[in-house]
Amino acid sequence: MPAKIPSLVMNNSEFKIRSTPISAFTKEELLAVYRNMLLVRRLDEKMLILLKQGKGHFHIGCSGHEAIQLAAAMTLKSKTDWAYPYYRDLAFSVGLGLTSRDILSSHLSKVTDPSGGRQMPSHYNSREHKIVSVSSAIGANFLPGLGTAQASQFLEKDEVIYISTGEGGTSQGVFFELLNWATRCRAPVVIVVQDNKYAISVPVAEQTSNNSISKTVRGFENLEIFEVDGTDLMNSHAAMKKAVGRARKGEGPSLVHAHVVRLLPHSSSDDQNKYRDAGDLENDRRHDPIEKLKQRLLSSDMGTEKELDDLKQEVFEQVEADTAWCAKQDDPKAEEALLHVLSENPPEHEYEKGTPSGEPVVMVDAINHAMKEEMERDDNVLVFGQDVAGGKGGVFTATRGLTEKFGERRCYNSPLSEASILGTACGLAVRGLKPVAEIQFGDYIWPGMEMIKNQIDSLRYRSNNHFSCPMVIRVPIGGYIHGGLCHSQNIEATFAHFPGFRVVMPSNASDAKGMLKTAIRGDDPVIFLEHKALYRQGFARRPEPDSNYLVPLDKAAVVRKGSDVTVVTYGAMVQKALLAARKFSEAGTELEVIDIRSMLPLDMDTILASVSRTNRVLVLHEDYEYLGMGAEIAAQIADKVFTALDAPVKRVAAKFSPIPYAAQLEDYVLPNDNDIQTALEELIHY
Ligand SMILES: Cc1ncc(C[n+]2csc(CCOP(=O)(O)OP(=O)(O)O)c2C)c(N)n1
Repeated sequence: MPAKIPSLVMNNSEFKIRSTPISAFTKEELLAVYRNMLLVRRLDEKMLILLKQGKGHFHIGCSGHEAIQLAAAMTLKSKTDWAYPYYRDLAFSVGLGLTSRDILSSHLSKVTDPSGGRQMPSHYNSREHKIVSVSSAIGANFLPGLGTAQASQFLEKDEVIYISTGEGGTSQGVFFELLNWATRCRAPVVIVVQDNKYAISVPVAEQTSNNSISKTVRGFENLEIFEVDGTDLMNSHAAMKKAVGRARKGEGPSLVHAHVVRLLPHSSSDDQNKYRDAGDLENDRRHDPIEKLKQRLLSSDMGTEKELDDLKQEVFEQVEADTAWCAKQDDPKAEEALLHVLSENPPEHEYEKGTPSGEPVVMVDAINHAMKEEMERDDNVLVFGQDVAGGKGGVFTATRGLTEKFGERRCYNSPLSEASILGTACGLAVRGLKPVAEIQFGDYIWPGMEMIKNQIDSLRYRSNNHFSCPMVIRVPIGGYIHGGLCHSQNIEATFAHFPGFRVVMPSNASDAKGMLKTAIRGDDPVIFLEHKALYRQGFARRPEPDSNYLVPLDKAAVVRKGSDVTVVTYGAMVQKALLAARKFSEAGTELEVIDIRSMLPLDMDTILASVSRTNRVLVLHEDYEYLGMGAEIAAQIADKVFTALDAPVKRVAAKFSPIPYAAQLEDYVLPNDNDIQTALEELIHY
């Protein structure tokens, strides 16, 4: 049974909030808002025309949403408050200060587009106006918005954070995560749900429990809910004013549930006649926010027909002139397409200064000391995750003592949600703090994947270097601990496939300390993989480096010199390679062992130089052989030094199955000493 199409009740008496009286505004203020409404409506029309002319490729409009969006812009402080809008927030963005040239440049993908032609149109972005670059992924703005709000609280700044979505977006789990943590910490956020009753073609009745998100979330303590006619400027303004006021006073988050209409199809790729009937569309048109405001202006003597018509003409001419201006702007340069994947700032550090000579330390303690020293050095370093705070100090004790030393403001527990950890880390970093977030096990990073893949990874790139979110994501990974399917996973090859990150894995305590400190001081998001089996291993123990010892995140280490075979490896496999090297040395074959340390970027120069000398190479890792790091390394070796090879590149890595629990099964799936011995013999005797 298809769900009943909801009736679009837009009777002001249904909305409990008293509208702001028109007398609260000056004529100039109201005409400026009315002009902005006309401007964005004309921009919607013009962009659709440009699209039909083959000059643009995509459009998603705000027609019908103008009143709530401009009310939001009116009540926030442009350039002070922060905005995490969604793609339909054209009027909001213009209300905060984006120009029609910005919008049209984006539509035509010109170099003057705030994203430099990297983003689809309607993905608003402005450092100046603190509009944090929109990701296309629905809901990806929720938790970063919360993170920025937490940063404002931490820094004791008077800032309000706007987070918006359509009603369909509230079905994302992260919406409830946002409410959970925002209400718990009384974050200064205003969440605006622009409910146009459709998510593309899916009506709200098929989408949302109770047919209403504001009814559904009534149980959240500290959450004030305002349900408003989002097509009415005065009604919307009243709600936004209260919501923003609450946030400013530290009273906590508000949800503004704004009932709006969608006067255009979902996007230029959609035909709404396929799923909406004529009556439904006609009903929406009766609630056109521009018409509503026009009638209010006329009936209150805030403008004459002529004045309002003149504004329409003025706006029309402005859009024509701005389109002509945009058409003359340069296209983005192809050779700049690879800029801003990572930071281009030159590293300021001097690396591997001196030789570590402190007391021997195990890897998990070296990691703990790195965080402690960096928290001492920089008050903006925050450590958080599940169970990291207080007496527990993390399930592996990596964060032991940090809450005691730095307080709960700087080392705190997150809710049990990886998306919340990663999403808030992003927002904290946007606001200039340095999050060091712990994911308890690599096996449980997956609920946070959207934050990693469609938010953190590309923020610098898609904002054209206007925003970035340098952070460290510490993740214990790996097997050989009888952890079974969900406490043994190796995840590096997956993440090394994501432009926008550094992915590293130390194999010993001194590297771990030096690399973690570099990661914390750096400008990029770093996925810092820690092999659990190495945490307390004697063989990974090293003399502790001092507090200024930094290890680069893009350089492999030759951990054993040899002339006959190169073994390229990392993580827990380094020790296995060294044991094999000792054994083969006794028989007269010298292995060179390279610990790549960084999977992204990969130091191929060190690998290629070694293979060019030894002419034989084994790539050894614990992650799957299939599409693992070895596949990439082998391909590059074949491509670049093929003629130097005396044997095919050999790989030893995990078999392609989940990691089983029983010792015999785990030993069979993960690389073992026999596998390594056999492969080396084959390589040597090829
Ligand atoms: C995570 C995710 N899933 C699916 C999509 C594809 N998509 C784009 S817009 C949209 C509908 C959103 O509807 P709603 O949240 O109600 O906002 P509206 O467009 O109606 O303003 C969908 C499904 C997406 N962008 N992101």
